[in-house]
Amino acid sequence: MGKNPNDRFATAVALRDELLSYMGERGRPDPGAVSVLSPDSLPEPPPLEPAAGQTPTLEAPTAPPQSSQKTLLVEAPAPRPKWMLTLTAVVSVAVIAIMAVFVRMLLTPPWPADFPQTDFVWIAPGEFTMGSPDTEAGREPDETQYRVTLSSGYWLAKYEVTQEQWQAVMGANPAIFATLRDPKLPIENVSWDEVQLFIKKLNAAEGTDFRLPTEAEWEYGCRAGTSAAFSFGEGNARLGECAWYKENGQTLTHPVGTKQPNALGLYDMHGNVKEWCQDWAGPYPVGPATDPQGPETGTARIYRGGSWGTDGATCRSADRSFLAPTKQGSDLGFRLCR
Ligand SMILES: [Ca+2]
Ligand SMILES: [Ca+2]
Repeated sequence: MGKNPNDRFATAVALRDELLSYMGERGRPDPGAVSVLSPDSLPEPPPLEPAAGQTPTLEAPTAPPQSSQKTLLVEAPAPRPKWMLTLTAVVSVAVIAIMAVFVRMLLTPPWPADFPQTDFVWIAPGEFTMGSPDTEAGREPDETQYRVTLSSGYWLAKYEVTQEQWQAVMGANPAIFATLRDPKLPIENVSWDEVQLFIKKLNAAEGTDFRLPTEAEWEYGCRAGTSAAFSFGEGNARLGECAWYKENGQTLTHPVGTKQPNALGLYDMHGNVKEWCQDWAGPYPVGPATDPQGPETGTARIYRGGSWGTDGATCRSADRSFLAPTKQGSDLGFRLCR
Protein backbone atom coordinates (compact mmCIF):
# COMPACT_ATOMS: atom_id res chain seq x y z
CA MET A 1 0.00 0.00 0.00
CA GLY A 2 1.14 3.55 -0.70
CA LYS A 3 2.15 5.75 2.16
CA ASN A 4 -0.06 8.32 3.68
CA PRO A 5 -0.17 11.31 1.29
CA ASN A 6 0.99 13.58 4.11
CA ASP A 7 4.06 11.42 4.71
CA ARG A 8 4.86 11.41 0.99
CA PHE A 9 4.61 15.19 0.84
CA ALA A 10 6.90 15.50 3.85
CA THR A 11 9.45 13.24 2.20
CA ALA A 12 9.28 15.25 -1.02
CA VAL A 13 9.87 18.48 0.88
CA ALA A 14 12.84 16.99 2.72
CA LEU A 15 14.36 15.83 -0.57
CA ARG A 16 13.82 19.20 -2.14
CA ASP A 17 15.45 20.96 0.78
CA GLU A 18 18.42 18.63 0.65
CA LEU A 19 18.78 19.21 -3.09
CA LEU A 20 18.55 22.94 -2.74
CA SER A 21 21.06 22.88 0.06
CA TYR A 22 23.48 20.83 -2.06
CA MET A 23 23.06 23.06 -5.07
CA GLY A 24 23.51 26.08 -2.91
CA GLU A 25 26.84 24.77 -1.61
CA ARG A 26 28.06 23.99 -5.13
CA GLY A 27 26.96 27.31 -6.56
CA ARG A 28 28.42 29.37 -3.72
CA PRO A 29 31.86 30.69 -4.63
CA ASP A 30 34.80 30.17 -2.36
CA PRO A 31 34.73 33.25 -0.09
CA GLY A 32 38.49 33.50 -0.30
CA ALA A 33 38.42 33.83 -4.08
CA VAL A 34 35.58 36.29 -4.48
CA SER A 35 37.62 39.40 -4.02
CA VAL A 36 39.62 38.79 -7.20
CA LEU A 37 36.63 38.01 -9.40
CA SER A 38 35.43 40.56 -11.88
CA PRO A 39 31.71 40.73 -12.55
CA ASP A 40 32.35 39.16 -15.99
CA SER A 41 34.17 36.18 -14.55
CA LEU A 42 31.55 35.38 -12.00
CA PRO A 43 29.73 32.12 -12.62
CA GLU A 44 26.11 32.29 -13.45
CA PRO A 45 23.99 31.54 -10.42
CA PRO A 46 22.68 27.98 -10.54
CA PRO A 47 19.13 27.71 -11.75
CA LEU A 48 16.75 26.86 -8.99
CA GLU A 49 14.01 24.67 -10.28
CA PRO A 50 10.97 24.62 -8.11
CA ALA A 51 9.81 21.22 -7.06
CA ALA A 52 6.81 20.01 -8.84
CA GLY A 53 3.69 21.59 -7.57
CA GLN A 54 5.59 24.25 -5.69
CA THR A 55 5.43 27.94 -6.40
CA PRO A 56 8.89 29.37 -6.77
CA THR A 57 9.77 31.46 -3.76
CA LEU A 58 11.18 34.91 -4.35
CA GLU A 59 13.41 36.61 -1.89
CA ALA A 60 12.20 40.00 -0.86
CA PRO A 61 14.35 42.63 -2.62
CA THR A 62 15.23 44.17 0.69
CA ALA A 63 16.48 40.93 2.25
CA PRO A 64 20.15 41.17 3.18
CA PRO A 65 22.41 39.30 0.80
CA GLN A 66 23.20 35.79 1.93
CA SER A 67 26.83 35.67 1.03
CA SER A 68 28.04 38.47 -0.17
CA GLN A 69 30.21 40.32 -2.58
CA LYS A 70 28.91 38.25 -5.43
CA THR A 71 25.41 39.34 -4.65
CA LEU A 72 26.55 42.95 -4.26
CA LEU A 73 28.21 42.92 -7.70
CA VAL A 74 25.34 41.30 -9.50
CA GLU A 75 22.40 43.13 -8.03
CA ALA A 76 21.54 46.67 -9.20
CA PRO A 77 21.70 49.17 -6.34
CA ALA A 78 18.34 50.15 -4.92
CA PRO A 79 17.21 53.51 -6.38
CA ARG A 80 17.63 56.47 -4.00
CA PRO A 81 14.46 57.85 -2.54
CA LYS A 82 13.23 61.11 -4.06
CA TRP A 83 13.66 63.02 -0.84
CA MET A 84 17.34 62.09 -0.81
CA LEU A 85 17.83 63.38 -4.36
CA THR A 86 16.04 66.61 -3.45
CA LEU A 87 18.16 67.01 -0.33
CA THR A 88 21.34 66.44 -2.33
CA ALA A 89 20.31 69.07 -4.87
CA VAL A 90 19.45 71.59 -2.16
CA VAL A 91 22.75 71.02 -0.34
CA SER A 92 24.70 71.35 -3.60
CA VAL A 93 23.02 74.65 -4.48
CA ALA A 94 23.66 75.96 -0.95
CA VAL A 95 27.34 75.03 -1.10
CA ILE A 96 27.73 76.71 -4.50
CA ALA A 97 25.96 79.84 -3.23
CA ILE A 98 28.18 80.05 -0.15
CA MET A 99 31.29 79.63 -2.30
CA ALA A 100 30.07 82.37 -4.66
CA VAL A 101 29.53 84.77 -1.74
CA PHE A 102 32.99 83.95 -0.41
CA VAL A 103 34.63 84.59 -3.79
CA ARG A 104 32.70 87.85 -4.15
CA MET A 105 33.93 88.98 -0.73
CA LEU A 106 37.51 88.31 -1.80
CA LEU A 107 37.06 90.34 -4.99
CA THR A 108 35.03 93.21 -3.52
CA PRO A 109 36.77 96.60 -3.68
CA PRO A 110 36.75 98.85 -0.62
CA TRP A 111 33.50 100.35 -1.88
CA PRO A 112 30.41 98.30 -2.68
CA ALA A 113 30.80 96.71 -6.11
CA ASP A 114 28.51 99.25 -7.74
CA PHE A 115 29.75 102.20 -5.67
CA PRO A 116 31.89 104.46 -7.84
CA GLN A 117 35.39 104.91 -6.56
CA THR A 118 36.05 108.19 -4.81
CA ASP A 119 39.28 109.81 -3.75
CA PHE A 120 40.43 111.35 -0.52
CA VAL A 121 43.14 113.83 0.34
CA TRP A 122 45.19 113.41 3.51
CA ILE A 123 45.10 116.54 5.61
CA ALA A 124 47.94 116.60 8.13
CA PRO A 125 47.45 117.88 11.68
CA GLY A 126 48.15 121.59 12.13
CA GLU A 127 47.03 125.02 13.30
CA PHE A 128 45.24 127.85 11.55
CA THR A 129 43.20 130.96 12.15
CA MET A 130 39.54 130.17 11.63
CA GLY A 131 37.08 132.92 10.66
CA SER A 132 37.75 136.15 8.77
CA PRO A 133 39.32 139.51 9.55
CA ASP A 134 37.08 142.57 9.93
CA THR A 135 38.52 143.90 6.69
CA GLU A 136 37.41 141.02 4.48
CA ALA A 137 34.84 141.99 1.86
CA GLY A 138 31.49 140.37 2.49
CA ARG A 139 32.35 139.09 5.99
CA GLU A 140 29.60 138.54 8.58
CA PRO A 141 29.62 138.90 12.37
CA ASP A 142 29.58 135.15 13.10
CA GLU A 143 33.08 134.74 11.60
CA THR A 144 35.03 136.07 14.59
CA GLN A 145 38.56 134.78 14.24
CA TYR A 146 40.09 132.33 16.71
CA ARG A 147 43.05 130.00 16.71
CA VAL A 148 42.33 126.35 16.01
CA THR A 149 44.58 123.33 16.46
CA LEU A 150 43.67 120.10 14.72
CA SER A 151 45.56 117.45 16.63
CA SER A 152 44.87 114.57 14.24
CA GLY A 153 45.20 114.25 10.51
CA TYR A 154 42.13 113.17 8.49
CA TRP A 155 41.03 112.18 5.01
CA LEU A 156 38.74 114.63 3.22
CA ALA A 157 37.00 113.64 -0.03
CA LYS A 158 38.27 115.39 -3.16
CA TYR A 159 34.70 115.69 -4.41
CA GLU A 160 31.19 116.30 -3.22
CA VAL A 161 29.25 113.01 -2.95
CA THR A 162 27.62 112.36 -6.31
CA GLN A 163 24.17 111.22 -7.29
CA GLU A 164 25.49 107.83 -8.44
CA GLN A 165 27.23 107.28 -5.11
CA TRP A 166 24.08 108.14 -3.20
CA GLN A 167 22.07 105.86 -5.48
CA ALA A 168 24.52 102.98 -4.99
CA VAL A 169 24.18 103.12 -1.21
CA MET A 170 20.57 104.19 -0.73
CA GLY A 171 18.94 102.64 -3.81
CA ALA A 172 17.22 105.89 -4.81
CA ASN A 173 18.17 109.31 -6.13
CA PRO A 174 16.26 112.15 -4.46
CA ALA A 175 18.22 114.94 -6.20
CA ILE A 176 16.21 117.79 -7.71
CA PHE A 177 18.63 117.74 -10.65
CA ALA A 178 18.39 113.96 -11.15
CA THR A 179 16.46 114.90 -14.31
CA LEU A 180 19.74 116.00 -15.88
CA ARG A 181 20.80 112.33 -15.83
CA ASP A 182 24.49 112.94 -15.22
CA PRO A 183 25.72 110.52 -12.53
CA LYS A 184 28.63 112.81 -11.64
CA LEU A 185 26.35 115.61 -10.49
CA PRO A 186 26.53 116.20 -6.76
CA ILE A 187 23.72 114.82 -4.66
CA GLU A 188 21.45 117.53 -3.19
CA ASN A 189 18.00 117.71 -1.66
CA VAL A 190 19.20 115.53 1.22
CA SER A 191 18.75 116.62 4.83
CA TRP A 192 21.48 116.35 7.46
CA ASP A 193 19.48 113.50 9.02
CA GLU A 194 19.32 111.66 5.69
CA VAL A 195 23.06 112.13 5.25
CA GLN A 196 23.56 110.38 8.60
CA LEU A 197 21.52 107.42 7.31
CA PHE A 198 23.68 107.31 4.16
CA ILE A 199 26.88 107.32 6.21
CA LYS A 200 25.55 104.69 8.62
CA LYS A 201 24.56 102.40 5.76
CA LEU A 202 27.85 102.88 3.91
CA ASN A 203 29.88 102.19 7.04
CA ALA A 204 27.81 99.11 7.89
CA ALA A 205 28.41 97.72 4.40
CA GLU A 206 32.10 98.52 4.32
CA GLY A 207 33.24 98.34 7.93
CA THR A 208 34.54 101.91 7.53
CA ASP A 209 34.26 105.03 9.68
CA PHE A 210 33.17 107.72 7.24
CA ARG A 211 31.55 110.82 8.71
CA LEU A 212 30.94 114.47 7.96
CA PRO A 213 33.86 116.84 8.58
CA THR A 214 33.61 119.18 11.52
CA GLU A 215 33.27 122.82 10.56
CA ALA A 216 36.92 123.38 11.56
CA GLU A 217 38.11 120.42 9.46
CA TRP A 218 36.10 121.73 6.51
CA GLU A 219 37.53 125.27 6.72
CA TYR A 220 41.09 124.03 7.27
CA GLY A 221 40.78 121.87 4.13
CA CYS A 222 39.15 124.69 2.16
CA ARG A 223 41.85 127.21 3.03
CA ALA A 224 44.68 124.81 2.17
CA GLY A 225 47.13 127.01 4.03
CA THR A 226 45.73 130.34 2.84
CA SER A 227 44.24 133.18 4.88
CA ALA A 228 42.58 135.19 2.09
CA ALA A 229 38.86 135.24 1.37
CA PHE A 230 39.23 132.38 -1.12
CA SER A 231 41.77 129.59 -1.41
CA PHE A 232 43.07 131.21 -4.61
CA GLY A 233 43.32 134.73 -3.13
CA GLU A 234 41.24 137.83 -2.55
CA GLY A 235 38.37 139.08 -4.70
CA ASN A 236 36.12 137.36 -7.17
CA ALA A 237 38.48 137.68 -10.13
CA ARG A 238 39.33 133.97 -10.27
CA LEU A 239 36.12 132.70 -8.76
CA GLY A 240 34.74 131.66 -12.16
CA GLU A 241 37.76 129.37 -12.73
CA CYS A 242 37.41 127.69 -9.37
CA ALA A 243 33.72 127.59 -8.58
CA TRP A 244 30.21 127.15 -9.90
CA TYR A 245 28.30 130.06 -8.32
CA LYS A 246 25.53 132.51 -9.11
CA GLU A 247 27.38 134.23 -11.97
CA ASN A 248 28.16 131.07 -13.95
CA GLY A 249 25.99 128.37 -12.40
CA GLN A 250 23.00 128.78 -14.77
CA THR A 251 20.77 127.85 -11.81
CA LEU A 252 22.00 124.23 -11.98
CA THR A 253 24.42 121.87 -10.28
CA HIS A 254 27.43 120.78 -12.35
CA PRO A 255 29.47 117.56 -12.49
CA VAL A 256 31.91 117.45 -9.59
CA GLY A 257 35.57 118.24 -10.22
CA THR A 258 35.06 120.37 -13.34
CA LYS A 259 36.60 123.56 -11.89
CA GLN A 260 40.12 124.16 -10.57
CA PRO A 261 40.97 122.45 -7.25
CA ASN A 262 42.66 124.20 -4.33
CA ALA A 263 46.29 123.64 -3.35
CA LEU A 264 45.36 120.40 -1.54
CA GLY A 265 43.60 118.98 -4.60
CA LEU A 266 40.08 119.48 -3.22
CA TYR A 267 37.40 120.40 -5.77
CA ASP A 268 34.26 122.53 -5.39
CA MET A 269 35.02 123.67 -1.84
CA HIS A 270 33.81 127.01 -3.20
CA GLY A 271 30.39 126.66 -4.85
CA ASN A 272 28.50 123.95 -6.79
CA VAL A 273 26.58 122.65 -3.75
CA LYS A 274 26.79 123.84 -0.14
CA GLU A 275 28.14 121.15 2.17
CA TRP A 276 26.71 119.90 5.45
CA CYS A 277 29.18 119.75 8.33
CA GLN A 278 28.95 117.79 11.56
CA ASP A 279 28.51 120.68 14.04
CA TRP A 280 25.43 122.19 15.59
CA ALA A 281 25.30 125.90 14.74
CA GLY A 282 26.51 128.32 17.41
CA PRO A 283 28.99 131.12 18.04
CA TYR A 284 32.71 130.32 17.94
CA PRO A 285 34.52 129.77 21.22
CA VAL A 286 36.36 132.72 22.72
CA GLY A 287 40.09 132.03 22.64
CA PRO A 288 42.02 129.19 21.04
CA ALA A 289 40.58 125.70 20.78
CA THR A 290 41.81 122.22 19.94
CA ASP A 291 39.64 120.02 17.74
CA PRO A 292 36.51 122.15 18.16
CA GLN A 293 33.27 120.22 17.67
CA GLY A 294 30.71 123.06 17.99
CA PRO A 295 27.95 123.30 20.61
CA GLU A 296 26.78 120.11 22.32
CA THR A 297 23.23 120.63 21.14
CA GLY A 298 21.19 122.94 18.96
CA THR A 299 18.40 123.29 16.44
CA ALA A 300 20.38 123.74 13.21
CA ARG A 301 23.44 122.20 11.60
CA ILE A 302 26.27 124.11 9.89
CA TYR A 303 26.80 124.03 6.15
CA ARG A 304 29.62 125.64 4.16
CA GLY A 305 30.99 126.87 0.86
CA GLY A 306 28.14 128.50 -1.09
CA SER A 307 26.57 127.06 -4.22
CA TRP A 308 25.50 127.50 -7.83
CA GLY A 309 22.81 129.82 -6.50
CA THR A 310 24.77 132.09 -4.16
CA ASP A 311 26.89 135.17 -4.69
CA GLY A 312 30.67 135.19 -4.41
CA ALA A 313 30.71 136.42 -0.81
CA THR A 314 28.82 133.30 0.33
CA CYS A 315 31.46 131.10 -1.33
CA ARG A 316 34.26 132.52 0.88
CA SER A 317 36.31 130.11 2.98
CA ALA A 318 35.07 131.69 6.24
CA ASP A 319 31.37 132.02 5.41
CA ARG A 320 29.01 130.07 7.69
CA SER A 321 25.36 129.13 7.25
CA PHE A 322 22.99 126.79 9.04
CA LEU A 323 19.70 124.96 8.61
CA ALA A 324 17.50 122.56 10.60
CA PRO A 325 18.80 118.98 10.16
CA THR A 326 15.46 117.90 8.69
CA LYS A 327 15.54 120.44 5.84
CA GLN A 328 16.77 119.92 2.29
CA GLY A 329 17.75 122.20 -0.56
CA SER A 330 18.44 121.81 -4.26
CA ASP A 331 21.86 123.40 -3.67
CA LEU A 332 22.80 121.58 -0.44
CA GLY A 333 24.90 118.39 -0.42
CA PHE A 334 28.01 117.15 1.41
CA ARG A 335 31.40 115.49 1.18
CA LEU A 336 32.80 112.65 3.24
CA CYS A 337 35.57 112.66 5.79
CA ARG A 338 37.23 109.87 7.76
CA1 LIG B 1 30.77 122.73 -2.60
CA1 LIG C 1 27.08 133.43 6.40
